[in-house]
This record gives sequence, C-alpha cells and structure tokens, in this order.
Amino acid sequence: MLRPQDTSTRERKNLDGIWSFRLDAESAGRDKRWYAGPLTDAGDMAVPASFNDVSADAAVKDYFGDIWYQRTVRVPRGWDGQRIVLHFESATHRATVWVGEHEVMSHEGGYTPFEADITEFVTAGEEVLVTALINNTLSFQSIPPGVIEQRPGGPAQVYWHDFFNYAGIHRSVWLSATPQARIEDLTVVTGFEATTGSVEWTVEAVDQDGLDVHVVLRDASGTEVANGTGNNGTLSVADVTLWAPGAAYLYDLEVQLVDDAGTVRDSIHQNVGIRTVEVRGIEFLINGEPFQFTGFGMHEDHSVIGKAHNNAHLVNDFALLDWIGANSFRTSHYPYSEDVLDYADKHGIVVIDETAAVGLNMGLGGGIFGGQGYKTFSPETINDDSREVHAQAIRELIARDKNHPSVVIWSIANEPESDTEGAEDYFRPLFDVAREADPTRPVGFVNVMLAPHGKCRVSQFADVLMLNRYYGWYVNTGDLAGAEIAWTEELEAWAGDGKPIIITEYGADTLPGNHSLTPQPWSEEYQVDYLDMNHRVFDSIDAVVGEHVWNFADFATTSGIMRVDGNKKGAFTRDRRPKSAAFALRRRWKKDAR
Ligand code: GCB
Repeated sequence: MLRPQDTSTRERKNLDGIWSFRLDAESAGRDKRWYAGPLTDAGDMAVPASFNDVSADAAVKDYFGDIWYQRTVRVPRGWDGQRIVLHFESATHRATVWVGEHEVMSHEGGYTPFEADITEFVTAGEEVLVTALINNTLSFQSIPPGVIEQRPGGPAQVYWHDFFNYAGIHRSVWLSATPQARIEDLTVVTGFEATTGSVEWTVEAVDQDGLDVHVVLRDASGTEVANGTGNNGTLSVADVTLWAPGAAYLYDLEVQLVDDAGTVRDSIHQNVGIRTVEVRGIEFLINGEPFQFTGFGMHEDHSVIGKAHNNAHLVNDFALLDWIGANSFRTSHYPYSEDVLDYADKHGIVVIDETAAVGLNMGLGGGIFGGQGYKTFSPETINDDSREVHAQAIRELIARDKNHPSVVIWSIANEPESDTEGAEDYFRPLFDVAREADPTRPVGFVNVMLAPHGKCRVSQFADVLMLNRYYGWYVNTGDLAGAEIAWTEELEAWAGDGKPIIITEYGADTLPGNHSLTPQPWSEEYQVDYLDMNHRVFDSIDAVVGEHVWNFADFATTSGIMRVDGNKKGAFTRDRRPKSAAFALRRRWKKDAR
C-alpha cells in the first residue's frame, strides 16, 4: 500500500477537521444502521485526536467500546473516471468503515494504515457520507493485549502497558484519486561500493498490460542521476552522497507507468536515502562505520490531543532532540505517524521501529512488578490467534516503513515474558515473519529485567540485544553504588553473547522542581546522578553501542499508586520544559555544546 500522494497523475484530499462523534456502549449502532444517515445525538470530535481528553467528561476519558465517527465529503468534481480510495493512516485499535450504506473495509490494529477502493460508491462532484465505527477495547487477542474484568463497580478495561490507552482517529484521513492502471507498491534496497551507490527497486503494478515501468533517480537539486526500466532492477549512482546519521541526504525516485506513445499514465515519488546497515560481531554499522545510539524511548503523547499526530509538536520534538544531541530514538511502543519517519529521514535521525506488542507479560503491569493473575501464554490468554494478530502487525509495520532510511532495526515487542518455553515457542516464528518481510535490517525485541542473562530464551533469535534496566530505580532504589555493581555484573554477562547491546530504557521518575542535597529518588539531582552511574557502566563495556534514556518527556498513564499524574521519567516535562537531566545529557551527547 502506498500512502496517498499528489503527483502528476494522482491527487488527494484531506478529511481532517471536526467529525460527528457518538459513543455506543450498547454496541447498538451497527444493527440500527447508524451509518445509513446522519448520526443522531452526536457531539463533535477533532480528527486527528485521541477522543479521551478532548471533552470534559470522565465517562469519555475512560470509555471503552464502540465509538462512531462521521462526516460528509464532496468528491472533487475533476475525479471522474479515476480510481477513488479512502485511506486512514490509523484508527485505534480497530475500525469498520462505511461509505454511504456500503461497508467498505475493516482493520485490526491501531497504528498502521488501511484503505479501500470506493470508486463504485461515489460520484465525482457529489457529497457522500463517511462513517467509521472505531472500537478501542483490548483483549488477549489484540496487540497490545488487555482484558475486560467484571468488577463490583462494573466492567473495567485492564491492560499491562504503562501508557494511557488513548484511542480514536490519531492521524490523517484521505480521499485520493489514482489511475486505474497504477503502481501499487514499491520496495527499495540501497547499497554502495566505494563511491558508487546502488538502488535496487521492485515495483508491483495493477492493470499494467502494455505499460512499462520507468524509474528516474534525481539528486537533491533535481538533477537526474540514473534511470532504468522494468518492474525491478538496480540503479547505479556515481559519486554517491550517502544518507548518514546527522547528515541526511535524500534522492527522489520517481516511478512511472508509461504507455507505447510515451505518455506517463501513473507516477509516484519516493525519498531514497542510500545507506547500509549491518551487525558485525559486537558492532552496529551504518555505512560500514560503527554507530553509537544516543537518544530516547519516546511516546506520541501530548495534552488535549493525546496520541494524535501534530506537526508543530513534531518539529518541536525534533528541535529538542537536536538541542540535546540525540541521534536516534525508538518508536516505543507502537508505530508512529509516517510524518515522524519522513521527518527522521530528512533530518538524519536514526529510528528503532517498534510494533505495538507491549504488555505481553503477566509478571508486570503499568510499572509494577508482580503477578497480574493470568498466565501470559496459554490457550485462554495470549495464544495462537494472538500470535497471528502479532505477525500481521509485524508485516504491516514493515510494509509501511521498509523504504525509510532512518529505520535501522525492527523491534517486534517490548518487554514480553521471555524466560519460558511458551515465550520461546511464541516468538521463534515471529522473528521469521520479520526476516521474511525484510531480509535487510536487523531484528530484535526489548528484553525486561525479569528475564536476565541466562534466563532469557528469546534473545537467542535477536541480531541486536535491546535491554531495559532500572538499577537504582525499581531495584537498588536510592542505592546507586549497589546499583552500579549489580548492573555492571549483569551487563558483562550479556556482553559475553558477542552481540551489540543497546540499552533501550534506563530512567528515574523525577518531579520537576524537586531538589535535594542528598541523593533522593524523585529529585532532579537524583535523576542526574542515576544517569551518570548508568553511563559509567555503559562506558566500561565495549558491546554497549547505544543508550536510550526512558523517556524523552513525561507522559500520560493510567492512574495508580505508582504514577503521579503519569510517568515522570522524562528528561523534559510533558510540555517540553527541560529538567536538570536534559542539560546533563546535552553535556554528554553534545560535547562541543556549552
Ligand atoms: C518499562 C516499560 C515502559 C515503562 C517503564 C517505566 O520497562 O517498557 O513502558 O513506562 O518501564 O517507567 O516503568
């Protein structure tokens, strides 16, 4: 699936704005055919936005179940004869969509796109009703998982990940027009030898009869540097300028479907960064050079809009990454908006791209260790059906993001149970799914403290070891000397595996403005000391090739005795003001900065 684009043969119309909105706790709307006419008793909702914090209503904030969104759209009058597509960049966590009275698509998973050809249901120049039934409940067969528990006070949605279950239409919705004979997908793999780059392309086309594929590669100034024909092949790029961390360079690849008369019948564009990624022994190489990750695990999380994509916040967050000297981040704990990855491509920021498989671990929940009352992997809980949903989430992530030069690792899960036979059986085939979908990038998962070296049965499948550890916070709390000894010992054991290690999480909750002369957890000083201790440990071990602090900024979680107005491990507050730790990280990561 290609994201809608404006090209010489394609057009798109953005459907963001204010939609009609109605909760449907009884799940009555489908039978009552609410899609067949204007939604009655409806309120307003912004798209894109999480619905939870937009209204001033507790019943909306914590609502789970069916949710209806609706708007009318006029199909552009010039689109007659075109193939018309309705495209959602995401809908959390699942959706069914109608155009007029016609059900056109359903999609499972809250963070990847889906679309339908709606040509037969619309007329150019006329209005049509678009209705989306979103559902945000989590079950053992959803990614991420959850369960609805029957409690004395009524049913409750329980889940085991430490961020608020924001839902709704988080990203743009598009109507787009393409030719009938069209390019359907494009895969690009890049490489280089000395000063010559290579761009291998594979095109999937529909109704291609009698049409040839032409590809043209242009440099950043728009000058053509290579061209080719055929559904696949390899372009050679003389005097290549590589895409590199901190030094992004993008070529434009235009792919055309051309008829005998030389008329371009379809055209798409793809940014191409020419670079290589490789794991060699304990090194992580980008363009053959050892790369050290500095940066954060992040969240798509802001006040009012929740998990919605917003360009002002995007530009601001990247400005802060630049200010602090971060060269990379992880899309913890779900695929981010495609705009984020495009921006990372353009700005030379390296990305570890993660699926929404978080909370597959009944040994912990919401930052709290301890049994959650379920067995993680069993026929009644996370089972074969769950694994198929998980596999599909991996395939959709890779299908969406495979052409981004910024993406260098696929992370297929965060902190799952990984020390049991059930875990080994569950994950083995999922690594195969990822490698089959993309043989070019390293694959890993993020290991939790409950499955230390020697106990973890899943890390054997990973190309890179990604570890989340909280020595000095959840364990050895307030005891940084003890933490340093224990942490060094564990990390040395992992280093013995001979793979590169990225510390994908380490962090301490910190209340901004809380100062202390003595090392008190929750103070700004303790956060700085805690990070310093971690950095001494990392610097003593060669296999450590990266450090991602948890978290870039404070973020919303469910309420609970472990969380005061959310998770406070940010280097920045939720509204992006720096804590003392931000300056300390800047001194380490941006050594030339003052
Ligand atoms: C973790 C999780 C992350 C939590 C964090 C914490 O290990 O991966 O989602 O927010 O710990 O702060 O407890």
